Amino acid sequence: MRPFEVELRRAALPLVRPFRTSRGAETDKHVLLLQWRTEGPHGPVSGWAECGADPEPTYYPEYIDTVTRALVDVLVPMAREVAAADGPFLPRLRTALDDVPGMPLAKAALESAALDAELRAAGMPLSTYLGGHRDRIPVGVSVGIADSIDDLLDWVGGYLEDGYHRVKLKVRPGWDVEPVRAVREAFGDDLPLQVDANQAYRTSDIPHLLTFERFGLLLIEQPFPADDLLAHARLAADLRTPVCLDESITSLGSAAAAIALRATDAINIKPARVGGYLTARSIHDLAAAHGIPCFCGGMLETGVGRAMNLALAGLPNFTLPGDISATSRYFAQDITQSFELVDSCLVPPTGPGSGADVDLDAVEEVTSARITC
Ligand code: NPG
Repeated sequence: MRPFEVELRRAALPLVRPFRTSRGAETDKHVLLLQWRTEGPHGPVSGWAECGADPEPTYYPEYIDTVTRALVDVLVPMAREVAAADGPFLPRLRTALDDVPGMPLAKAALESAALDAELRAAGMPLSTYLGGHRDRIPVGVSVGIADSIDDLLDWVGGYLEDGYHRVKLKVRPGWDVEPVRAVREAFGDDLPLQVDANQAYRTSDIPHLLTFERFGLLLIEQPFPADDLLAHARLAADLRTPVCLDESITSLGSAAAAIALRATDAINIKPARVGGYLTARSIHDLAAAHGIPCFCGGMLETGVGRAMNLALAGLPNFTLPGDISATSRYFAQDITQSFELVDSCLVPPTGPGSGADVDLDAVEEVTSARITC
């Protein structure tokens, strides 16, 4: 492996609409961007990745400051040691990262930047490397908690006009039955509709959650705390509507445990949450072997992460529409090319690596701090 340096940038992009879930509200997408700079066979190469961490530990224990320290103090120096030794770099980096406890968001960001750089140097698209085979990725839209039912119906109506065919509603105690009923009444029983509670319920809410059966939902996502697989298994045993896990699935091992306990009927795979695209692919394969359908999750990514997620979502067991909406659903101005909806699908880029064309001027404009390590 050739010498490299990694530049970390802290950046913020205004969202076109605030995004509120049971865990908090965001008006801007705060992001840590990684640029992995090295020499390729034909000159300098940059691999890009974004980290899924938020400024605060809202969804996951890691946040931007802890990820930055982990990268600067531990993970980048470790990658440099791996690069100095003989043998193929990416598999040995994966093994070294696996030996460090925790920190999946930081590890995912580093491995993704290295992977993007290696693939750009080799001229290979990430989708080819991962084994993705689709050139159209069915996607849906995730709709945050609104101030009123009228606002929610306006938003959902707008997204349907934009061409989305699958809607996910964020729910929490006090904002669940009414919004779901209102959306069903306004847009019909045929609309593919699912809900996501982001861990907001407790086992005592199981009788209440059973009443969701009448809405004919595609799935109910992560009703209970991430570490409570047994609560999900109890609900899944009593509910015909599929139960889907998101925050509970942080590794291949946790996916295997959830499947063995029958705690999940479907899996939302977020590469950032599981430590990277290679582990995401392993979880996809495990789920496929057990007949568990998957969808590729989203974390309001910029085009950098969106391009990578589209490459992953081309794998065959991503049979449920992904949380990967068009650029315009998130940003007026992104830092890469825009991704547009075509027949409720997005088209994965075909260029080498992630295929994201990073606009350096746009990146400069949104950057507030940087460190090179
Ligand atoms: O379209 O990217 C998107 C958003 C999809 O709902 C979505 N993401 O809980 O899955 C989630 C939620 C999320 C957003 C989680 C940001 C973590 C950070």
